[in-house]
Amino acid sequence: HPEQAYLELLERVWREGSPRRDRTGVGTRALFGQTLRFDLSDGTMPLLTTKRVSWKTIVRELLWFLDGGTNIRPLLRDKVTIWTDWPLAKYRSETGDPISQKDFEARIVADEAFAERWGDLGPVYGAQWRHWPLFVPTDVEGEEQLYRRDPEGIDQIAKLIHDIRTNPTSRRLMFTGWNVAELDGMALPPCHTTYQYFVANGRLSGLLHQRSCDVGLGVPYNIMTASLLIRMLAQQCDLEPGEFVWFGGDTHVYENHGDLVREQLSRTPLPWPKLRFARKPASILDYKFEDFVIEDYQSHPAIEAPIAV
Ligand code: UFP
Repeated sequence: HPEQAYLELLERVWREGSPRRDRTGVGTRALFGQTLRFDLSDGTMPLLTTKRVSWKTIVRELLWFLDGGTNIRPLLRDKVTIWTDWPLAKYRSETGDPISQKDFEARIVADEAFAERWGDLGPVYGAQWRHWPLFVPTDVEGEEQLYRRDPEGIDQIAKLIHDIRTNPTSRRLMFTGWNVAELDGMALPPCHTTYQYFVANGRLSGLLHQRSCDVGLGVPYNIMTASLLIRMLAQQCDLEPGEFVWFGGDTHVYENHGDLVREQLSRTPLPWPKLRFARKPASILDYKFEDFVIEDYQSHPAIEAPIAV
């Protein structure tokens, strides 16, 4: 079963990873440079079955990235709370208000000005994918050249689709969230960092370089996001899906995820579900949640584990 590759990674990192202190203070065990490969050509998706993974959240988050979103408000309207931790921690520490997560989220949804002030994550994925900052010259006078920031910036996704369609053997079919100049302004520098694509025999394959990988909690989401994107890009470019290759840099399991590891490794994978699109949207920006039909997703129950912020 293809899920075995994930389970073996989880086990290997837990058993062999070198213990390290990490930014969050929790501590991890880590291996460097790990690979997973999944065949998407039969329509199946790497949606884990040894625990329930909330694919609806993953789809909504991906649509938010593609929409250029950087504020948690639209996510919270859809009841997606995976990005709340960072703005909430910032709000609490800057105001001293010990507000509960529930109340904070309710206020972001109800109060637009509050959401603008406290709900933004900085120039994270959506900003870089769709509006990478671009500075264009204004006046050229003598040696002085003045620049203004183009409000739209560079749309890496539109460029990628154009390039896949017009130059499928290009070796430059890439986009990245790793904007060095803007990392300091981001709530979290991109974890799923750089995406690359490859077309052969009418099939689109994709590779994700993920710099930092929480194998227990993050990776199940990240492999699904990247696979969804391959499927969407393939549909838009009239190609069939090929393979998804995942490459993990610092690949770690948190020290407090031992129960998760033991529980999940005791379970037997079930057949993977398939993804079908309800229609072909006019462009990559026109996908709606309802367009994603996940067929036959059976899984073992969810496993709760603490997230390190
Ligand atoms: N992390 C993931 N995937 C994600 C995401 C975060 O695995 O999509 F947003 C984990 C990796 C790491 C932490 O444990 O979150 C980010 O911390 P750092 O920036 O120090 O690598």
